[in-house]
Amino acid sequence: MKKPIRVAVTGAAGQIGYSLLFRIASGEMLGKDQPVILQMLELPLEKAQAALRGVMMELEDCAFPLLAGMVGTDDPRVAFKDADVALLVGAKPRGPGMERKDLLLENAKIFIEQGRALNEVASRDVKVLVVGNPANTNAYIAMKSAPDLPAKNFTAMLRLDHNRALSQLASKAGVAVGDIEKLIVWGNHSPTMYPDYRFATVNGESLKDRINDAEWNANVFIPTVGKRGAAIIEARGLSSAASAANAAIDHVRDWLLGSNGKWVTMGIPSDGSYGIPEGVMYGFPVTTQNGEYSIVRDLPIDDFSRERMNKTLAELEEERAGVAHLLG
Ligand code: NAX
Repeated sequence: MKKPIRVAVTGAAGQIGYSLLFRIASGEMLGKDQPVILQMLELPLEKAQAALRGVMMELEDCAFPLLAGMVGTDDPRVAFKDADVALLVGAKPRGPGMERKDLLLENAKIFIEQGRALNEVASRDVKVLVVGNPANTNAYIAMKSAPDLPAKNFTAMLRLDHNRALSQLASKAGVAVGDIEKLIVWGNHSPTMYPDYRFATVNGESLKDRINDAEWNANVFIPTVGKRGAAIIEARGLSSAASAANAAIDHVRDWLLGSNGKWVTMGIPSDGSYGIPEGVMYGFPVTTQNGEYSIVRDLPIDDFSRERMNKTLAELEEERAGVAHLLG
């Protein structure tokens, strides 16, 4: 039997947590032969802790053979102790009358505290995925608050946007979603993101040539992917949860177990590639192997793409400037 992997999940009693934990415990994220220990964090509020206890009772009732242990806590230092993987899902939602700036600052406090706690107690190679919004900037803040951990181990979730874009393309072209490769979503997890299918292939042939519809790309595809989150809220009365959990599982599985040469989108600290300033937490095309990702390099960037990549970059730079005073 393999040594268990410790997986910390914050916001464990929330919507996404409820869709995520059971799949992790059943082996869908790290493999069907990989035991896991779940270390779950929730707010110290009685209601949140009670809900977490309920989730843990249900996890017990599943009798998952791979679930080698569980911890439920309101202390980040307990949740992150020796964690090999940390899924930072819990975040402060936007309240009535709250400005985007206030949301940013409220979340900055959370991610500074959690970054520091990871820095103190997590495995020195902990792989961190931030899901809680604003995901890119929260990931940036956590990374900056954990100077003793490798910056490259802090990532933000763009995979839901990537998966949404895949499905839109499959339906437009009338092809199977699993046959599409080489898709990219550049930038911020926000409506400014740029889903880019210029290099996408279906069974090795160009998908762009097959669709051949620039008007659809600019006026339907890009806005549909960008506003998909809002469309789900409109339809369901609640934000995406199962699809977000699914994307988190895809992200971590591919990161740790490898993408087998396939391109996937991850929000990662830029190394300066494609003119994106170093350190900005930006969606890039990557391939993954042995727990490491590498940016897909040397793709040509045309004027249309550069404009969109700059727009989503400008938003990230603005968010970064808005929290700079807190990071010292
Ligand atoms: P919920 O409000 O259902 O759950 C969040 C949970 O986090 C709550 O149980 C809350 O008590 C807990 N929490 C809040 N602050 C915490 C803290 N400091 N420490 C520990 N726990 C804390 O939200 P849910 O639908 O699960 O969404 C979670 C986050 O994911 C939100 O920020 C949401 O905006 C974000 N999303 C990000 C997506 C992405 O693609 N990156 C897509 C889905 C989702 O919208």
